[in-house]
Amino acid sequence: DEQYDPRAIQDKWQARWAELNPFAAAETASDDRERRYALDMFPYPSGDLHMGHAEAFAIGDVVARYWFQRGYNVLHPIGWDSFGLPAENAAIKRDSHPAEWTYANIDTQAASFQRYAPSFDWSRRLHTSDPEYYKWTQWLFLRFYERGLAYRKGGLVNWCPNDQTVLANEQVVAGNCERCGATVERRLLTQWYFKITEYAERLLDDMAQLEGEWPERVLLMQRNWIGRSEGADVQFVIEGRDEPVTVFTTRPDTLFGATFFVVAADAALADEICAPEQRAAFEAYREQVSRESEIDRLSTEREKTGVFLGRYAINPVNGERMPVWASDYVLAEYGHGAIMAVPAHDQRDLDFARRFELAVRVVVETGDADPAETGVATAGEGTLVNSGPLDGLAKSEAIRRITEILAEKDLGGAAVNYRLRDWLLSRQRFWGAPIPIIHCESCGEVPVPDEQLPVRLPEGVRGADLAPKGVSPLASVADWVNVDCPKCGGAARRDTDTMDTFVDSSWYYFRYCSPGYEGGPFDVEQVRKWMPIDQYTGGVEHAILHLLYSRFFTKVLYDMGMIDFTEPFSRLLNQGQVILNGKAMSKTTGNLVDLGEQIAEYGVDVVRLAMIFSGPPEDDIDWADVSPSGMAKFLSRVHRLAADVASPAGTDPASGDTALRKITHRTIDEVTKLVESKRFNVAIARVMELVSAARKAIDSGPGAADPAVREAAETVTVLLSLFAPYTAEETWEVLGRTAPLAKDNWPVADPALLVQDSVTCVVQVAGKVRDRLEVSPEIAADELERLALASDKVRAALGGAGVRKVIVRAPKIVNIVPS
Ligand code: ANZ
Ligand code: ZN
Repeated sequence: DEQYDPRAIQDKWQARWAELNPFAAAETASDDRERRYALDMFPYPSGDLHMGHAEAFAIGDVVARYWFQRGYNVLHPIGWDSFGLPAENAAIKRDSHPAEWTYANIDTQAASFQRYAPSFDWSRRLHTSDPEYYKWTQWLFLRFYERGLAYRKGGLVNWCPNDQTVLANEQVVAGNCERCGATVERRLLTQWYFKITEYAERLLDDMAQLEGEWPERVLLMQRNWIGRSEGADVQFVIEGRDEPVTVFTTRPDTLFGATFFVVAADAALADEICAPEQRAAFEAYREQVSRESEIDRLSTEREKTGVFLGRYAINPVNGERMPVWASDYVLAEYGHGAIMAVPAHDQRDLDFARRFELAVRVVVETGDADPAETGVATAGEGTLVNSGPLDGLAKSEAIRRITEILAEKDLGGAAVNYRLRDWLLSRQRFWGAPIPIIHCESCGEVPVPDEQLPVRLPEGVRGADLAPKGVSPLASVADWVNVDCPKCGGAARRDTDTMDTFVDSSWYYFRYCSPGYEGGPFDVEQVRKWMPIDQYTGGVEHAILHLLYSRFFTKVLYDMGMIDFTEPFSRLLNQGQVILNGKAMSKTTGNLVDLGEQIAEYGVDVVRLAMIFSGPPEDDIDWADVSPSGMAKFLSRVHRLAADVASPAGTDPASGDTALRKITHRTIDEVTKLVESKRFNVAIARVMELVSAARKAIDSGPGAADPAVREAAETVTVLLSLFAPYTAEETWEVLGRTAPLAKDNWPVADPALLVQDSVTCVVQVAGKVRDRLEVSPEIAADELERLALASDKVRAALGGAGVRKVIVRAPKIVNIVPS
């Protein structure tokens, strides 16, 4: 018996695969095999690969390898998301250039990937920080700019005082910087934005294509993030101001119940209309609000705060004067930054009214107790009261009616509002794609001409040059910043901000289709062949940002006529996390398992198999509950099985054992279906059962020389190649097969061997089970009825009574009704 030596097997096949490059996608125009595109979310090069990578890439690889085995032309690329802040922080610490840390880590990860052996097409490798890549990120920015989808505006932005850079709303988690945890501040700055709000409706509607193919919770998160609300706009005159002010409301039916008016404390309108005698109080309050996070502001737990602005708004339908307040619970960037307050039917307004002793007027009779007394606003169905022309109407009728009235009188009308904000994409950092715009005193914003792309990052910037100063480090590189205006030739300055790294990752999967293409970001023909992506695998932490931005980019590319589909990822799989002892792994708490150590101890295949076998791919894996040694034992049994078959003990060459063949073919059939439906852990369990059956056939059945045993061993090997590729390749060779195993070898179940010999038929008398019969699955109904009535047990149960009716559901049930 040859010994199973995982390390030796690994080294041997890693070298051979490197030579053979078996997973390169075929590009030839003549290749008319069905195509599949399997994509794993590309890694960020922060040190070596960890357990989380090991899980995600093992799962993604099962799908890709299955497609390779099925004979498809598969695209399964790898690259690196290699711009970003950590590289810059490392460079400051080490007095080096961010590229040094970045590319050293990429090399480390690439070597680890070679060993871990996902079925990548290495020839398509890309790094978003390469000028050959970010040239096209800049090119895309300019196309967005031309379409009015990239623009600059001043406004309040999230500012991380530690990283000294702005953050998108999505990067603020519970008021803290997603990266470093510092409390985020609000600052007034001019920044670049992508107009993703223009695509809000389509981002929502096109989710119909993803229904059933993406995890339901991801679709829900996207839907909530886009946050569509239907309602009405209503215009209010503010005394002493010419222009009326518009508010958005989801409850226009409550217009007669509005008793005051609230403007966001940080909105320009509050500053503009504040009466002189209230100015000091207002400014003090605004200063306090500027330090609050959006989460705090929307919290229903906190006591409401605000200041009276000394002004009055006029209710357009009844002419009432309503005091105007400024408060933090109204957000400057949502709706129109001002609201009509209806305390009887909105809890936030009621809390505010009770705090500042403002009037509460019920206008929808719901049958609940008076909100002014209970402190609980009533939001349910009911009948309108105190509402002039709306009196007596039900809520939904009243909404329709008042919306009509407002439109007729030119005081507003139906409106839709989205929670989604435009995407703030500029960063005051170095290690990103420079924004390809030049600012000229006389010409204003001037796009860098396409033929001058890429706008390369300057070299020689290192260490302390990168320390956060609140402006981009690029601003201090004089010979980089100062350029001639491409339009007038006069002295001008480059934009010194770089792009959010989410811009880089919004289109990388297009680039993989033609990674060396020089005529554009991608070769339109190649993208037409490969995309959309059949399977995207990655962490649920990207459920909102990355996926939403990628969907947005795809729609813009569609509008540019570059592609013919509107959703990039047909199917999405979110793998769970690898945890330890019930908790997230973390370097700081020491609750950590090192991937390199696990591989050194058990070998790659054991780690991969354990990852997949531990549960459904969506579930978290607690590594403390995983048994790598159990997996190692299983793989050595597989190896021994192959070795036994390869050197049979000299029994007679009988025709294959039918019982074992049936198990083999049922396993093929089931594993195929299980892999298709991503129940990989169950698939492995089936392979284990087949190994046991084959072992039994060798030890106490027809013996190792029986052709059915060889068939079982070869089947085990191919099925296992999705999960433990090194061992499978080795046992394939042990079995005397020479062609590379990894492609085109998926077995097909013989339907004749899937037919079951017999099924159990339940016979009931008066609803009670009285007998069970083993019958052929193809038995005819009259034959089954005859057998049932002939049963001794049935006759005993009938006790001489006659039979009124026999209901036969062949081959499973016979129901006898006595007379
Ligand atoms: C009057 C009213 C009466 C409201 C009522 C609700 C209930 P969603 O569903 O999130 O879209 N609102 C509007 N703009 C706001 C802003 N900038 N900041 C905070 N709140 C704002 O919520 C829309 C409702 O939120 C609007 O409808 C408005 O309050 C408030 F019985 O108007 B409502
Ligand atoms: Zn100019």
